[in-house]
Amino acid sequence: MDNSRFYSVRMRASENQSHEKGGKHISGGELISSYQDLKKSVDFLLEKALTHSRGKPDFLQIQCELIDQPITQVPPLTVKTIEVSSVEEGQQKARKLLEQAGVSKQVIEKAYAQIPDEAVRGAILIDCHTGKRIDGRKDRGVRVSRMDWERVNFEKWVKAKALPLNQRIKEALVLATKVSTHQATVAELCWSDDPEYVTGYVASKTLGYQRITKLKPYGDERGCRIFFVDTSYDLDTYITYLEKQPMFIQWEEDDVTRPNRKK
Ligand code: PML
Ligand code: MG
Repeated sequence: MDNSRFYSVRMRASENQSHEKGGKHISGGELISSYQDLKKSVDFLLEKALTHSRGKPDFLQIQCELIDQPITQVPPLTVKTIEVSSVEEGQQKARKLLEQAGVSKQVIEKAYAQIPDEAVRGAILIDCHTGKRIDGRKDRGVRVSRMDWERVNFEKWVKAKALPLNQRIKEALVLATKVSTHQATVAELCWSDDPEYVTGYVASKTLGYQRITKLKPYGDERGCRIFFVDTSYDLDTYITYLEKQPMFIQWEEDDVTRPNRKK
C-alpha cells in the first residue's frame, strides 16, 4: 500500500434516470483521498447522495481516480458574511459586489438573463467583456473538480475565525478558492440548488468570499453558479484547470493576528 498516492473521488446522483438521459440532478460531491481513507471517503459521498433535500436518487455514480500530477496548495479566500433581510436586498448586494470585482452592469444583467430554469450541474461561464455564455456545455456546465481541504487544517481555521463547523461552507469555499486562483476568473456568483438553503456568495481574488444570507426564496430548487471570465486567457486551458488541476486548500496562521510577533 502506498499512502503518498492520492485519489480524486467524485459523486453525482440524479432522479428519473441519469443526468445524460435527462434525469433531475440531486447531488454532486468532490474530494481528494489517500488510499487508506478511500472507503471512508466513498461512504461520505454515498451518505451525501442519499440524504439530499432535492430528492432520492435512482442513479448514483461514485468514481475514484488516481491523481498523477503534483497537488498545489493555496490559502483560503478571506470570508465575510453580509446579513440581508430580503432576497431583493441580497441580489442588489450581489450585483454591487460583481461590479466591484470589475464586471460591468450590462454584462451582469446579461448573465442574469441567461441563468437557466432547469438545473445545470456545473458552472456556466460568461465572457466578462460581452456577457455571452462561452462554455458550450448546455445543461452540464463545467464541473470544478480535484480539490479539498484536509480536515485538521480546516478545523483549525474554523476555530481561529470563530465560524461554524459547516461542511457546506467548506465545500463552497474550497471551490471558490480554486476558481478565483486562476487569473482568468474575474468573479463568481453562486447560490445553492438545495431548496432549504438560501445563503449564497460572490467571490473573487480581491473581494474574497462574500457570503450573502438571502439570495433566493426558501423552497426554491433553482441554483446558480456563474464564473465571469476574462477571455484574453485561453479558454481550453482554463477549463482544464477547473476540471483537472489538483489542489489542497491550506491555511497558515496569519502573522498579523499573532500577539507579540517579532517586528
Ligand atoms: C451549495 O450548497 O451548492 C452552495 C452553497 C453556497 C453558500 C455556502 C455558504 O457560504 O453558506
Ligand atoms: Mg447542490
